[in-house]
Amino acid sequence: MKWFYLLGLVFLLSACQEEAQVTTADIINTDYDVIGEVTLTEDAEGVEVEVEVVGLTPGFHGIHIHENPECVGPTFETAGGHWSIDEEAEHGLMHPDGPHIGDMPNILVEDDGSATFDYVLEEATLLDGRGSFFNEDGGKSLIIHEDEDDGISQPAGDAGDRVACAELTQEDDAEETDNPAEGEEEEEEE
Ligand SMILES: [Cu+2]
Repeated sequence: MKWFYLLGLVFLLSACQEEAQVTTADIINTDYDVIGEVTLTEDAEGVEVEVEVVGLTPGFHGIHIHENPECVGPTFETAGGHWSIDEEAEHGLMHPDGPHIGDMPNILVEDDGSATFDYVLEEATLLDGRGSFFNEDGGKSLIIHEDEDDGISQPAGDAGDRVACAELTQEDDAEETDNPAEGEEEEEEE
């Protein structure tokens, strides 16, 4: 009987893996140096955003999901404004009419310039539907700002210039996946 349960567990784990949706992307600075990585993972609560980055100035920095998957330096204006799926929504986790779907708390950079960050975007998904990262233009971007997001000022929390950017697209998903089931599907398509 134990074997039966073990087999069941193995089946369950592989089923979970098939459903796992993960996207990773390099984070670049305004000189196009790769300074970190962002990982997006679909889970039961939404999309988990995990960031590891180095080479930033110590202290708090605004960090948001912006609407276009284009990181053209040195200003990263190509990333567009904040990703929002509600026209009425204002920016800021502390704004009474906020937040935008891609608003997140500040990232805290240590004295050595490194930072890790972990936050779940509850309205977002890597799958289809409202709140999909890949609905328009095939993706979004992650932007880290020079200054702290005050959580209420419009349009971007008075967080200053854009100092780092990552293009969040579905192509990364295909490249990075180690999911055997998805690999088979891709081979069939070719
Ligand atoms: Cu921003």
